[in-house]
Amino acid sequence: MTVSDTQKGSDKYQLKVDREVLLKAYLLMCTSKRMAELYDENRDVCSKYVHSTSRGHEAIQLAAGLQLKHYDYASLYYRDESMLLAMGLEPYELMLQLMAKAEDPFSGGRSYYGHPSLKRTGFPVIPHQSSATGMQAIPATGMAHGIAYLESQNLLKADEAPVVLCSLGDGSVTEGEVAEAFQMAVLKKLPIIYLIQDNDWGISATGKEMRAMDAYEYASGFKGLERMVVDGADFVGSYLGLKKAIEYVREKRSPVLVHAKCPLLGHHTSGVRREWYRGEDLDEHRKLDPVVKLRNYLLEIQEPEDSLLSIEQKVSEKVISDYERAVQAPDPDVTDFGSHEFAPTIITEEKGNRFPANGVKVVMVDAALHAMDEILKKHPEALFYGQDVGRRLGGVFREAATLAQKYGDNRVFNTPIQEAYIIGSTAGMSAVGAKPIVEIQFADYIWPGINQLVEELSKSCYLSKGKFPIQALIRVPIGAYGGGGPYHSGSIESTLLTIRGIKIVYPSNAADMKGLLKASFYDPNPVVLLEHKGLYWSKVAGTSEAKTIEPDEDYIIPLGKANVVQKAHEEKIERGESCVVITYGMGVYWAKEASQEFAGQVEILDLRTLNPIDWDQIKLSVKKHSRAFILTEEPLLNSFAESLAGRISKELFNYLDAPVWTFGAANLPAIPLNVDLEKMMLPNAEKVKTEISKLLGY
Ligand SMILES: Cc1ncc(C[n+]2csc(CCOP(=O)(O)OP(=O)(O)O)c2C)c(N)n1
Repeated sequence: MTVSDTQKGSDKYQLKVDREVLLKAYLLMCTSKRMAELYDENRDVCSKYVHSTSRGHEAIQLAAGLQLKHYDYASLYYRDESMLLAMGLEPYELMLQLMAKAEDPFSGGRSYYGHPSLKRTGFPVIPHQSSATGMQAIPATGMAHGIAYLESQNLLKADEAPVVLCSLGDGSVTEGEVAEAFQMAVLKKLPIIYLIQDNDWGISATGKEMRAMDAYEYASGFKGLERMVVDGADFVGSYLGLKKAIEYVREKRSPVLVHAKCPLLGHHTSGVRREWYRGEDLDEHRKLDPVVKLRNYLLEIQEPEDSLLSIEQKVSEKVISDYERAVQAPDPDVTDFGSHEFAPTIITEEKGNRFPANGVKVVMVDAALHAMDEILKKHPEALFYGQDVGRRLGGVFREAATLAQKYGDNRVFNTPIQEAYIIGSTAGMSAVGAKPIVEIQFADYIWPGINQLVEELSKSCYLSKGKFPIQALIRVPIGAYGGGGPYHSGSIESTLLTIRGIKIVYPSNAADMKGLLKASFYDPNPVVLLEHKGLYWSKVAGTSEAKTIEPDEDYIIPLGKANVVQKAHEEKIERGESCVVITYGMGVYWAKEASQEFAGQVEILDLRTLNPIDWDQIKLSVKKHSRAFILTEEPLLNSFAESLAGRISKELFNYLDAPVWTFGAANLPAIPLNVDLEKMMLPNAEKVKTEISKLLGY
């Protein structure tokens, strides 16, 4: 795309942008300028919580905000207050967020200024995004990906062609995850505009220090990413440039990057003030003030100065009166601080037939495959993607075999090796109404995706006060299976369990896999489904019972319900000669085998879901036996198992006849490759037997 026809060019009689739009932009520009000034004048009130303003970036932001349609989507960054004004938010509403008031329309006082989450009739949808620079690029691209997917299935209104606007500061474009987003946008030809606002600053680091090329040059490496440069300080140029970019994406369904140079006239944030680090460049930037530029332009096109003065006067009064109202507005109800950790699920009871007559036994991996097949058959909005799950292989464990053949390459497909994209894109998919199921090939490789899981997925429901729960089912093969070595055998549940706002499910047999995979899919929240590779085919000795009769299609198990898979005998319990082993995954089979030595003395509680945990059942079991043993495949030190043991000790101390026993893998960084070394590292039935005998003999 050339730049020439996006630049200012008008005469008195043939304006390239309607006068009405120009005047509206001027009013909004003056509004945001006045807001920034007022925040500085009232620092004691307004800087209680950190905020950034759009001073210097107004032109490009207004140009973008004024041209999005109500059916479009936007993913903004913390400096985009002018864009929000252009979309129709009132200064009063933004000030409520500035002061973290109850009626802050985005988060009810939970998140910072300029961190919108908006689902309001007549406005573009703006899902929650974190404060982490650049990280919204992946969820935003996920939205475009979701839109493209729904369009491919004819699931969107035919007369709308929604686009996604992803707004980024130039400093954030050097984040690695932005490259994953760009890669996917061009690979899949997604309808997204990346708007890069380049003020040549990070916080105090300059462009020269932070990058060898600007975002426009960088984008040239992504074949198929159309590029434009606009003068971000010039409203007319910005407006025409974005008009062209939006039209291009709307028609071609293909991505564009718009690079907009803007001055930075305000502080980096209220907490990092310009006088601390800006030098002469500030005067240079001031010469580019977009407000002055638009005012001069309006005068040039014969707009009477009186009309501009009257706008300025009106704006000033409005901003001050909105401010006074906002100061008086109530603070949040503190008793509500805990609401919206999760969106409510409709799956609350076990339903369907777990043991259908004529049922056939299946291995766990096939139970998962059949559950996926049934979901994809029933829900056209559901899609499944990850590394190697597509047509050719159907997953490295053949866990997706035949699905691409049945449902097409748009619905079941391979991704690049991009764990951040695989996880983070689900936030965007979910926001546009698609139902993503994704796979991380091995738990050992989830780490590049953890950032997205923590920053974007886990906090969205809570920080948007329930407006944007993220429906995402993330399948993760996990665990050791004999000789898999240090990077294909690891367990990671303790790390995941430190993240609030996500659910963690861990089935130990085929029937549970089917019922829990279904419940995980129907849950409106992010669910990580941990699937033990050693149980997939029951090949590991002692795990034949992981193969079960396949439940029927309607069978479903609510998350958060443990299962007593082995009972102790009443007389042993009465005599105080019993214990409960609380475990999950492979631990169930170690406990089963080990307990053969202690006939009738060992109850085994399979947790099945680790978060939310079935505390009621744990209490019942611990009270019944007064001896509890938490068994895990993970290294024990600082693990989930130790945490649960601590909770039991604290809350059920009076019922215990022995310390809460714990056992797991050795406290080492990795599972060694050689099978004899691996055996030393991990628990097994023999070792568990020794531990049970110690506990029973205590
Ligand atoms: C992942 C992450 N690292 C660091 C920060 C702290 N931080 C906040 S803003 C910022 C600079 C961002 O610069 P740029 O993207 O160019 O946006 P600008 O503020 O210049 O508009 C940094 C480093 C952060 N928010 N997120």
